[in-house]
Amino acid sequence: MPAGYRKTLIRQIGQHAHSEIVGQLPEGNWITRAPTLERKAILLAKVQDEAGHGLYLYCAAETLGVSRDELTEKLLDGRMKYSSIFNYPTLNWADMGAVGWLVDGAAILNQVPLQRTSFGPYARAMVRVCKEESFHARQGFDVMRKMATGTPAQQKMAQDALNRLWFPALMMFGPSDAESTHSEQSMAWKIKMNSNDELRQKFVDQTVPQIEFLGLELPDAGIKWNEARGSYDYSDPDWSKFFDVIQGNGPCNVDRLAARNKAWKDGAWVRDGLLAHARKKAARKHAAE
Ligand code: FAQ
Repeated sequence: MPAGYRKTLIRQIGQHAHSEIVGQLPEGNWITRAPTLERKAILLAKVQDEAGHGLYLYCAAETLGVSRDELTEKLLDGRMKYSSIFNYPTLNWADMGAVGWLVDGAAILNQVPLQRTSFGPYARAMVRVCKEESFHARQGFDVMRKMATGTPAQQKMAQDALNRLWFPALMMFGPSDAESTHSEQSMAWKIKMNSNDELRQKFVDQTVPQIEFLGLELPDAGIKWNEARGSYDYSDPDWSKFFDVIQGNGPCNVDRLAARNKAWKDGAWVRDGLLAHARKKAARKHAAE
């Protein structure tokens, strides 16, 4: 395996894994405040799924010779990135709808083609991840539908969530193709199957009719159907804000990393206990042989 191919895969799979793990935080925040027992059970299951996705991805990265602990340490000290989207706060219950609908919706568009990526362990992890993500997106749309057809106050919350999360969701696909440093090589290696702008356009084309179905206002005055292209025109996100967020200056970057560092530190006794148990078991087995 060429060293560059391995390095690029470790970077992308590792960052993807970190995104799943950090991505639990904005939703985990709402588990205790979900409006009904059913919504709570659904949200809890979704957040657990994200943890599972992180684990499949760390396992896929391990097959490339990098341990989960090494990747985790790089996340915790800021040497590795995670998706920009998880550096925004989730302020009200409608945000749980918007996260499922827009964030998982964007994640699916990006991940479905990755089921055919050239590295088998990554492609196979994506098969199950995509199945689970489509349940997540549907539950998000269902929350959004309820809010958008609810009381005037609920409709306002739904619109506010859409307005705040629209451009951050567009940024999930990465910088414009002109500014994407890795796309050309990663597409040649089939680590990436589509360019960032291609997937972003697909997301806009898929989501605008859903916004209209919900009866919400479009979050961007630049959205217009372009007959000649057979696609929607839309405004570019403010890319200076995107680069600021991925450099650590988003609204929640400090909190997210602090939460992950605390969880790692607080969980040390569990890891130590499990290792001690495994060592004892191995020693007992060795003595019996
Ligand atoms: N955030 O040259 P490119 C989810 C960085 S999973 C932060 O275009 P590339 C599920 C990029 O790393 C979401 N950084 O990069 C869920 C590079 O910097 P570097 C995660 C970003 O890799 C839902 C630089 O910018 N999904 O949401 C971002 O070819 C709900 C130049 O960019 C994946 O990771 C960004 N958005 O393309 C969980 C999918 N975009 O590394 C919980 C797999 C770019 O040189 C709750 N990954 N950068 O320092 C990919 O498809 C690609 O890595 C892209 C970026 C498309 C994200």
